[in-house]
Amino acid sequence: MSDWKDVKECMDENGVSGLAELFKERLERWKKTEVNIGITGNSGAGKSSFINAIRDLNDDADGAAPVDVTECTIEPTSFNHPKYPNIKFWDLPGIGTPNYPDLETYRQKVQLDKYQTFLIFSSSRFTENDIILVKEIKKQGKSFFFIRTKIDENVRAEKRKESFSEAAVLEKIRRDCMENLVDEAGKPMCSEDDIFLTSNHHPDKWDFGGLALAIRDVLPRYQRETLTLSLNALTSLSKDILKRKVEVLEGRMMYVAGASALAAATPVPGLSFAVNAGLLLKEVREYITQLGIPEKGSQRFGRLSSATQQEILDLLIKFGTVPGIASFLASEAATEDTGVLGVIARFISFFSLTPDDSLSFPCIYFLLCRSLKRIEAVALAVLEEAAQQSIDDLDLD
Ligand SMILES: Nc1nc2c(ncn2[C@@H]2O[C@H](COP(=O)(O)OP(=O)(O)O)[C@@H](O)[C@H]2O)c(=O)[nH]1
Ligand SMILES: [Mg+2]
Repeated sequence: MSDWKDVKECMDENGVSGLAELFKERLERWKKTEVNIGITGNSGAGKSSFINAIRDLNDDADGAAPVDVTECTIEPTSFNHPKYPNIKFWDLPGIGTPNYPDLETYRQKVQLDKYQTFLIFSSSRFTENDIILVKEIKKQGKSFFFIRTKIDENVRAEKRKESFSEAAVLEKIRRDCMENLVDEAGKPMCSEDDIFLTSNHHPDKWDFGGLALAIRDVLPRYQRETLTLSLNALTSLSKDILKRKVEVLEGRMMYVAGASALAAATPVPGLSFAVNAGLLLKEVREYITQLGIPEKGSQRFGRLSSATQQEILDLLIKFGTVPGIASFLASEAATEDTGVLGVIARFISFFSLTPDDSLSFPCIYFLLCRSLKRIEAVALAVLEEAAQQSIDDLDLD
């Protein structure tokens, strides 16, 4: 556990007081780490629409990338995530456009090393210039993905035929892409796993969610955490993303617990630490947002079954106030009575649970674990209902 090693080193160097700073820095890190994703492909391929879809923006929203602009991008233009401006999607010019006639000019003007990964878009065939660019990206040891957009149009067109099979349509498109993506010697430029069939208008279908995950998975660790936590829109669309989010949130727990415990620390081992209840509640609320629990009164909330709505209201009460969360902790700890739980149960009976309660690091850690588990269960229920509705709604006829 390199995280624990860092903590130990920091403690050896700066004592307990240095730890608070370290925890704070770790908790904020994902909002500060820059992620640069390069996006390229012919005009009309759906780059701008993708940049909006992945940021959960409508095409006419403030800060949206303008859609249906036919002029070629003159120079790299960044579109920041609306909530997390450190995540930047770059609309890159293509090779062969007037300002970038060839690879040499391209290499000089576009600093490829700045980007963590590249997405190459096409709504039909990939071009020779796409292949030239990928060769260069490969040479630099960077990752890339091919994205074939407007799959909804292909599926819709094929649906008119009697022998329609969606799987067969997708298979054919994937094969066409593979045949198209070869070098001069006919050698494939990528594997099938690097090709994603998407629709920007239906991000809940086909490979859109898988693409978001694949991008995430190729990023270096800190960028990976950052991107995962920024994928709010997709939480409602993919169990895999939900799972990855839970993992990242679990990874933060030691810092939250540490920072909370240290907030009014008594640096004597064995003595309880005062909880910074504000920090704790803030983190649990972050779980609710991150895992895509719909807000009360929102459209998404309104479409859920009354049982799930009730579950959400219950969560909001439990995790809305310090006494709420304290009684949740008490009831959870009462359910098991071994190991750390036993200790915690004793803590709970020892201290009266009010805003300035004293809870230890393991207790806070336990509370975070149980809260996340509870919220994840509700998020999954929401996800399943939303997925069912999305199948019912899909207007592809
Ligand atoms: N049906 C469909 N239309 C799309 C999709 N992606 C983009 N479009 C449309 O294609 C046109 C060009 O899209 P745009 O995002 O501006 O492409 P760009 O030039 O690569 O940035 C617009 O009219 C979009 O609404 C898609 O996945 N499905
Ligand atoms: Mg565009």
